[in-house]
Parts: sequence; structure tokens; C-alpha cells
Amino acid sequence: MKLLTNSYLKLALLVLALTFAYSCKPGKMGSSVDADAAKKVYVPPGKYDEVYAFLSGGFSGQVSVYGIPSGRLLKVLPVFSQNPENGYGYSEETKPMLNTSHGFVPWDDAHHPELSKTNGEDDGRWLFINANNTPRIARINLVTFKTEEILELPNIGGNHASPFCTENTEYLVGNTRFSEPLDNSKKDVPISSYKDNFKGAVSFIKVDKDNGAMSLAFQLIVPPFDYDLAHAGKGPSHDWIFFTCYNTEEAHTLLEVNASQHDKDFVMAVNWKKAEELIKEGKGTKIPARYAHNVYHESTHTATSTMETETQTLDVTKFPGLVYYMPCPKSPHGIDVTPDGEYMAASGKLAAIIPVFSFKKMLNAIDKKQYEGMVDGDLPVLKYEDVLHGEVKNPGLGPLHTEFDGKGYAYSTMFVSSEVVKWRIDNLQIVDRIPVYYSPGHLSIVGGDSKKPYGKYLLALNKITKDRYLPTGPELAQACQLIDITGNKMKLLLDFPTIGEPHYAQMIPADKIVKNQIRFYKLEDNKNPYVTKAEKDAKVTRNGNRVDVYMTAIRSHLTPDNIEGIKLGDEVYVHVTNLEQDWDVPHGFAIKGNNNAELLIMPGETCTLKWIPGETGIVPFYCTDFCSALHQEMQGYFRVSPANSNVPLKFSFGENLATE
Ligand code: RUQ
Ligand code: CUA
Repeated sequence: MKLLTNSYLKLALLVLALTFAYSCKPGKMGSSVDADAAKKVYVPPGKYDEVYAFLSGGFSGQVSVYGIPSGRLLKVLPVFSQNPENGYGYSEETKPMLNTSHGFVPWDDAHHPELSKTNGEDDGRWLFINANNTPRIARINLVTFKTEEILELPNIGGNHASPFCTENTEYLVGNTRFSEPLDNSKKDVPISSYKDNFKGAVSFIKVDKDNGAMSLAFQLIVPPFDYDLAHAGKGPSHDWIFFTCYNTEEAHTLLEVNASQHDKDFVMAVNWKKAEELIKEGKGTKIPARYAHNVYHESTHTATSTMETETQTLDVTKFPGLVYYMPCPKSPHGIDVTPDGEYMAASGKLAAIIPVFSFKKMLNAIDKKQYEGMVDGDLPVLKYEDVLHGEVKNPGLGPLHTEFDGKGYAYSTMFVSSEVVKWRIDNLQIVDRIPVYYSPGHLSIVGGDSKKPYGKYLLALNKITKDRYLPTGPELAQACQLIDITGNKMKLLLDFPTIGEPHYAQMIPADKIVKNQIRFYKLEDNKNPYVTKAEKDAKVTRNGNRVDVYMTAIRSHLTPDNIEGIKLGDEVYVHVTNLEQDWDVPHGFAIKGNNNAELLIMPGETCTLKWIPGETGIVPFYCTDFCSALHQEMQGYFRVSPANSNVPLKFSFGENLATE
């Protein structure tokens, strides 16, 4: 029997591989666009786009912001990766953002942007995103487009099922992809003891309603499966959140084969309201844990990093009613909840159908206590037929993700057969399909995971582009395809390449964001301890071998612009305050030979660049952002003298220093 399953499986994998190779074969696969496609994506010069698209950068660790329908790149927001372009992760103020329990981690793999929600609708306040590799969740403030907070998650490996939020952003979740021994247990164990020593942990991160501040509220300890993706319920299913999991075989080697044995894996349904109550009743177990909590403070323009030391856990096997498993065909990936909160579509990567579960039926099955069996002895597995709304038949090959248009239709990506398929939620009939080039992972509809989709546009996020663009060496761009979903038939409008690998995107009508934008930071509110609010207060101080330069920048000079008395062995901190109080006037700052990036200082902000001079001599510095007609004049010099020299510390602006 085992043999049979194995050879069947190998055959299935081979078929998949062949289909994949075929479907991705470059060639003029055609991509007919309507004559009016150009008009639909044309945004006249000087006009704004209708929609913001926030794309994850995948292995770039960043978020990129595009205008839709034009596909114009507006900005790259640094989140988990250092960004020399603006000094994020290089300036003294922002270095703490990338601190973790493992020390400074300047990169990550960011997958799923998630807009904050109020009453199940995108509210345009914050954008959250997960780091997979060194598990973290970040919060970007959509007033400033800055990363304001990064919270590390303990007890987790591969924070992939993250950071999906509940209906009112009460909680964000983070779930284990790579189960591990818990942080407070013996961790140096044989890998073959997986089934005994490894655990999954589902983190619930509380989000403050008013300021968005995140804190780790509790973690549910669950069986060591690979938890993949999640979505919270809404409306009737408000109290629940659903996770897909594969590797229910609990394999720890050659997962390609060993984790594809079971005919069905699971969707795990978690009653988060119940978990919240148990925690309120004091049922949680506090365990030691070490995880960094990094906050960027708007008033000081400075980040702090605090090491947290404890987390609260609930062992789900000890609390009946918290967790139920629903069988789901073949290594499910995405799980997506319809706008009315009634149905959950789960996409089995290796399945030839899309199962759609009914929330009502799930509750009924739980009431009747008719289980198919148990996981880990105590966790009920509901019967597939009891919880199924129905199956979408023959959707294509390799279903991954689904979103909704609010008009009764769902749209799913088919990774292997490279298409987007449109189907009706009520009768599960397929009504349209459109080829995409090639191999889409996620798709995104404006508001497509919310209670009230705005619809209109669908982005297919394609992993492979092959022949679509001018070649750029062995590495080709990944890409978006913009599809019009206003009519019965989907229509391709536009291709555009992306930054990094856009795993997922969230789109929101622009007016929800534009109205909250700030144009500059008020200088009078700047509480950075190293701020210089007027040129006359610029100065240079020495304390032992530490030199602090309090510098100002305004069109078109840096004050002071000549500094002498720096010595080899000094550590120099240049604190530059941008005195401008106007929109769109950043100044930059860079020092020749500095083993560091530049600074890009927003109006009213103070940023600090650290510099350890490596040799004696004259070292120029300058403004790097073309800020005015006299930008090229925005410069100055340091004079670096030997360690034992007696050149006094002096600085000036508009006069010659004469020190010898
Ligand atoms: S996952 S497709 Cu994070 Cu679907 Cu990328
Ligand atoms: Cu300031 Cu150029």
C-alpha cells in the first residue's frame, strides 16, 4: 500500500513538473489586449492614480508602493533591510529598528502586506508585514510611510502565516512554518526527534486601537505541522481565524515527498475570542522568552530597542474548543474568507479542485461532536463532507490564492497552469479564465480580502516573466499584470515589473491615504536630543574621543561647513537637522570614505551619521539630494589630524579657520 502511494505520488509530481515546464515555456504566447486598454491605464501627466498598491518585496525585505492603474513605482519603503538610499538601518536613529534577540539582522524575507481594518474594511491607517526568516512583524504608518515598529516573535521558525488581522485589527497573527523546540526547552536535540520535541506556536499580537502599538498577547502551542497561511473570519465568523497546514505527516526530511503522503492535510480553525477569554481568566502559562521590540518615536525621530523576557502560552490540547481541524486536500496553501464571512476557500497546491468550506456547517459539525478522529489525542478533526460547502471542479493546476470582488465572484490563481480563474461563490461554477505570464502566486483585488471590496482592478503577481521584458542577464524581473474585472470577462490591461519578489499586495483607494498625509515634520516639535533648531546653535563638542557635530541643513548650505581638530581614533557623530519647513525638501549628507551609507533628512527631522576617520587629511562632505539651484555648493570639509596633534577643535561658517 505504502509502495503504491509512493509511486502514485512520484507520478503525480512528475506530471506537475512536466506541466510546469510546458506552461512556462517562453515563446510568443500572445497576450491580446483590447484597443481601449491603453486608455484605461493612462494617467495624464500631473494627475494622481486612483489606487495605491503596496507590494511586498519578498527577499528584498522592503515594501514598494505603486500607483494603479498606471503601474508607476512611487516609492520603496525600507522595512527589514538596510536601505543605503535613505540611511534606514545605517543612521544611529534607525539602527535599533533592525535589532533582534540574535543581534543586528539587516535583511529579511517579507511576504504579506496587510492593511489595518475597521469593521472589516481597509481603513488606511497602517500597513503590517511579516519577516519570514528571523520572525518579526513590522508596522508602517501610512501618514508618514515610515516603518514605526518591529516586533520579533519568539518560539517560531519561518513566520509565514502572518501578519493577517482580525476584523477590527484586534490582533495580528504569526504562525510557525518551521516547527522547532520551544525557546525555553532543551533545544540541542536530534532532528530525528521532531515528533517529540518540536512544536508549532501561533502568536497573537495585540494592536492598540489609537496608536497601533503592537505587543505579543499570547501564543497557542500547536502540533508541529508546517502552518502556511491564514485569514481571519468576519461578520458571523468574527471570532475565528483559519490557518492552512501541510506536512501533517510531521516529516523532517525530504518534505517534497514525505510531506505529500496524506491525501488530505488540514485547515486549522482557531477560536481566538475563546483564547482571549482564557488569557483574561489567567489560564495562560508564562514562559521565559527573549524577543526584541523596536519602536521608532515620532517626536525624537529615534528608534529604541527593548528586549522582552516573557510570553504567555496556552497548550491547545488542554483547552477543548479552541482548535478544530478540517481535512483539506493535498498540501493547502492559501485560505481566503468571503466578504460575508460565510465561506473559506482553501487552495491545495497539489489538488485538482478548490474546496470551499462553510462556516455555518463548521459550527454545526462542532455542535454535533461528530469527529473523524483526533490530532495529538485531543484535537478534533471534523469530517470533510460535514464542513464542505462544495468543490470548484477543474479550476486548473496548482491553485494558490483567492480574492473576491464583492459581487459574488471569487478569483483564484493557478500557479502551474498560469491563469486566473473566476468562479461563483454560490454554485462554485467557473465563469471565466484568463492566462497570465507566468506562474502567479498571490493575486490582489482592491479591498479583495475585506468585507467591502472596491473591486475594479486585479493584480496577478507573477513569479516568472521569461520573455516578457528586455532580458537583464540570468536574473529577470518578476512582474505584475493588471486585469480589469469590471465586466463579465476579465481583461488584461498592463504588465509592469516589480522590485524583488512581490509575494502579495494590498490595494486601497487613494483618497483613504492621501487625506492623512503630512508634508513635513514641525521643527518646534522635534525632541531629538541632538537637534539644532537654528544655525546660530550649530556646534562641535568633544568628550574624550567622541566628537559630536550639531549641524543644520537649509538651502543651500550646511552649518558649520568647516571643521578642524578631529583626530585619528575619534568617533564622530554628525547630527544633521534639516531646518526646512516645506514639502518635498529633503537634504542628504555623506562623508568621503565613510564605511557607512548616506543620510536623507526630511524637513524638520534630525538624523545622525557615525564616522570613524581612517586617515589624516582633508575630508569633504556634501548634500546628496539635488535640493536647489545651488545644491552643488552645499558642501564642507573636515580636517583630520594625527592622534597626538594639538590642533584645537574649531568650526566655522562663512569665515576661514586659522589654527596654526
Ligand atoms: S505566499 S505566493 Cu508567502 Cu503564496 Cu508567496
Ligand atoms: Cu541640500 Cu542639496
